Amino acid sequence: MLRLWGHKNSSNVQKVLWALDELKLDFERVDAGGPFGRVKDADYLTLNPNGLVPALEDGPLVLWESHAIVRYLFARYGSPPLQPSDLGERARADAWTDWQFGTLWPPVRALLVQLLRTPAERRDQGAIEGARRAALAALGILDRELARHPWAAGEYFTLADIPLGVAAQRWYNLPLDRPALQHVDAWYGRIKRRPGFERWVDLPLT
Ligand SMILES: N[C@@H](CCC(=O)N[C@@H](CS)C(=O)NCC(=O)O)C(=O)O
Repeated sequence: MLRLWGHKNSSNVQKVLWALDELKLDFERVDAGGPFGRVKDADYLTLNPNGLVPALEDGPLVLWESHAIVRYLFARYGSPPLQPSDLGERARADAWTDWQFGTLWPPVRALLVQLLRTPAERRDQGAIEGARRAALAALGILDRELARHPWAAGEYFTLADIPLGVAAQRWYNLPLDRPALQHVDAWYGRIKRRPGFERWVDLPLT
């Protein structure tokens, strides 16, 4: 039985929950991190030495880093078209998965911290505007890609759409001035219809 460690409000745990749902895998989940603590306990640190969630146990195999976990699950349990058999297509999905962490997520996370977790009187308007513009610039790149095909890596939903969808859910639910992005908006409409997204990701922001 797969065992996932991590609380349901964590963006990185949500990626794994959504992946498990797409792959129709049975699993048990143990609350950890955030209000549940325990991530700095010695026994948890043997699962994830960073003291962060998520961590995944698959029998004797223990994994951490959400994107590595999602990649493992798709490689181990996925089949085409969810997990493309063509290595070039898989690499394209990997590229967008890495791009989420390196390019899209930092400004979206900065917006979350400012707009949701910082009292109004202490918010840095310059930082908010800078992050909004950086997120928009990144989403512009994604928009041009999505003009060519319906999902991030091509014609089919793949693991790449999971981290991107988690970041997009934050973007679309933050109180922000959001100019229309024709192709990203249409893709997000498709994302919203994935049952795994609805079940695990499309929750009130915390
Ligand atoms: N790069 C790591 C980041 C993990 C991470 O930052 N997790 C956050 C939650 S999203 C965490 O554990 N924070 C401490 C806590 O929740 O107690 C991953 O993708 O797994």
